[in-house]
Amino acid sequence: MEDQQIATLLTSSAQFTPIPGFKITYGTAGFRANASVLSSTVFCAGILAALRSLKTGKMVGLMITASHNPIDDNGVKIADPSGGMMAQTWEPFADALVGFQSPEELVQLVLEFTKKEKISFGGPKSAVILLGRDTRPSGKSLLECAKRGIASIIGAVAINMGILTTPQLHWMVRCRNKDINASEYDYFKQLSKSFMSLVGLNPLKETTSSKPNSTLLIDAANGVGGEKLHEVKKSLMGIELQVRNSGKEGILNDGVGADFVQKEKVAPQGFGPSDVGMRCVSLDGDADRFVYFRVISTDSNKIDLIDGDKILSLFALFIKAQLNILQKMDDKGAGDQFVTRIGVVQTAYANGASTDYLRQLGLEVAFTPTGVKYLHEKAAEYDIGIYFEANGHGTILFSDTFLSMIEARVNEPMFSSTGSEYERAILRLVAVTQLINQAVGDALSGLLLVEAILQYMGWSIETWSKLYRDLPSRQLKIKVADRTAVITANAETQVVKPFGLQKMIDSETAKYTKGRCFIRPSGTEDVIRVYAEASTQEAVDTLAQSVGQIVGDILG
Ligand code: NG1
Ligand code: ZN
Repeated sequence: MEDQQIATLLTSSAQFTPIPGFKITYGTAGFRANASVLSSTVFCAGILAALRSLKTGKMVGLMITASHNPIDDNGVKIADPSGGMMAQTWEPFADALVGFQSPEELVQLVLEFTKKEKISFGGPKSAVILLGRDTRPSGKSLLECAKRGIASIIGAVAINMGILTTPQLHWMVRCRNKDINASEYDYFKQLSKSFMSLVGLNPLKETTSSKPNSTLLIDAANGVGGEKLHEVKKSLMGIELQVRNSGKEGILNDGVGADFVQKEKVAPQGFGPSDVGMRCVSLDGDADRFVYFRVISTDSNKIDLIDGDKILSLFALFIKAQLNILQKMDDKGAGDQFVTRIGVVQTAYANGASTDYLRQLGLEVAFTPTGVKYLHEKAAEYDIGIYFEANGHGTILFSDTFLSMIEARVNEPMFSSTGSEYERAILRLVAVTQLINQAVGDALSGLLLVEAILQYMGWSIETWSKLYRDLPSRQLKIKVADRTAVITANAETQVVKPFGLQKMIDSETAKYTKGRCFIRPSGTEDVIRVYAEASTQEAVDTLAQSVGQIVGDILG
């Protein structure tokens, strides 16, 4: 068997010539680069996915996307059987594999690794990989490269799920491994059913004046979210989704989308002064993140940004409110105490004001490096773990213990689904566990949860925005010769190398009231990112500029 496997790998890899000098690593969210140089990388990702499926004995996913990157880029990432990101322990092998210089070297790498991981070929179980891609024009041909990589592991089967959002693919992998129906139709059905049930459980007290506007304007980044939202819309009531930038005319992520809106803090194309007073949301190109905003000026594109930190805060408030209702009843002796450890997880990009606010709510706040693979892992340590990056990527995770606890309550003989506020609080939590994507951040399910909660609270976007006041912040991207020259520590807040650079950043930052500043190499773009916070916008702009200048001078 091994001989046959070696021969297949030699033949298939001979068709993919590595580009001399081209180096790529798995990064924050998979491999990403200009699409024209990615064929052999995606071919290797196909092999990697097949091996991962063999190792775990379960189905895995392979998604072709470069999320918020420009349209000429593309990328590939692997979803593990749980629906989460590929185990980080496999990243060094992934990096080595994509760097193969000859078919013989590739075979050598695969043989050594499979031996170490005790993966055998031709066993009773074959590898199964679900494939998805976003709307990038390069996606189709790169998908073929992935298929060829998968086909070079004997017995491996690829199932093409077509054009999907990244979270849809992750969700499908998760459900299929639990033997739950996982077609796209099932995904849409679950979203609309849980949303309608959540909204149906809202207190019936609202007067028309406190009811938030039922129209939501959506910037779909000219990406895959646009067409999917048209499907979601069909089965929703009580909310009107108006989709703009759905990809028919504009360019993907070009002056549109969550990344643009969050970093530039201006309205995306297609939105402007005529939208003052409206609740707006922006998705990124593969619809795994979202930020809200409102246009605040009738003569400019200025916006009030409601970012991932504020989405996290809204979710945390809502969940806490439901748990408080349960707690009150438990205190009266209604049942066993609900023991629930809630934690929120952020990164250094979280606005300092949001962290203060969350701590004032009495919540435990943990920090991890950038990248949902880190946040997700940390959030999974709690009964209810809520994680969000400031850029709008996040979700809520519920532990199995918590899920069994609420299920047990619903199954109590006296439980009535139309009953007390206590019972409604339980049913709201059940609906949230079904609405929110447990595999990965998902803009479609996330925005529906925001909408349901705003209706529950009877809040306008303005009221939500006023939960706390963001500290002025600024982000810059600096092009340098070699971004890997920067090494960081302490959840990316301190530069360790080049030596001396951190001291310069510190002395610059110390000049500003409430100053905070850090730099790190991006894991998805060829830049160094600078993040700064201070008490005024003018101050923070100057701080970011001067640190950017230092970075440019040192790393040129
Ligand atoms: P990099 O390029 O490593 O900063 C960006 C985002 C991450 C994450 C990934 C994946 C910022 C500052 N960074 O990573 O949060 O979302 O892309 O798409 O927004
Ligand atoms: Zn994305």
